Amino acid sequence: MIKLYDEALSGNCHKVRMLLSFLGLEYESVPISVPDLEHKTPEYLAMNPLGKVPVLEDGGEIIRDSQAILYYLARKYGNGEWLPEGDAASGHVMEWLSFAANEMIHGCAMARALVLFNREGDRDAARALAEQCLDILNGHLEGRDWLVGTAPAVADIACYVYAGLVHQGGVDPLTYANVAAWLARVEALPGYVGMAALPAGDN
Ligand SMILES: N[C@@H](CCC(=O)N[C@@H](CS)C(=O)NCC(=O)O)C(=O)O
Repeated sequence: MIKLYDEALSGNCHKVRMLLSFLGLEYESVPISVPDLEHKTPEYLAMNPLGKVPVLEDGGEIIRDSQAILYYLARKYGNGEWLPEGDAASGHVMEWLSFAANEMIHGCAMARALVLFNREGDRDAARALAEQCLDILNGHLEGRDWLVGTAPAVADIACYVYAGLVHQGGVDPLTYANVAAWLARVEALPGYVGMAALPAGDN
């Protein structure tokens, strides 16, 4: 059975929970408490030397990093969905996975973490970058339903979570009309699951 080393409040873990649910895959969630430093034990570091969640275990294969896990699961179990075909579409998916792992983490996720977990850091700088990320998403989504092509893809999941959670950091994504419509579109997909501070979904 697939195992997800999982922290309930982690948006990066939530990206993986969402795709597992969209794909209808059964899995075991292994809770890893970040506050209790369970991601820094020798056993955990043997799986992920970076000491971060999520990690996915599937048939003896260990994959770390939410973007990498999304790509792996979509390739292995997606039946042609979630990863659009073609050279250009693949390149665009990678653009958004990289955006999710870089700008959105330093902007949207950081703005949230500074407030929610009372971390030290520059809240104004994180919010400014979060607003820039939402602006970029909003512009790109003008006239489009999904980030790449005409169907939802791993790019949408990777960017959705911290765009949806950034209100916890004091930036309201719903003031960006195209982003608001896209968030609602993701939340209406069959199999959508929420987490604390994201809509609950059906499951
Ligand atoms: N690029 C990684 C980042 C993972 C990451 O930063 N996870 C956070 C939780 S959302 C974590 O483990 N933080 C604890 C720490 O860095 O000590 C991914 O997308 O999975």
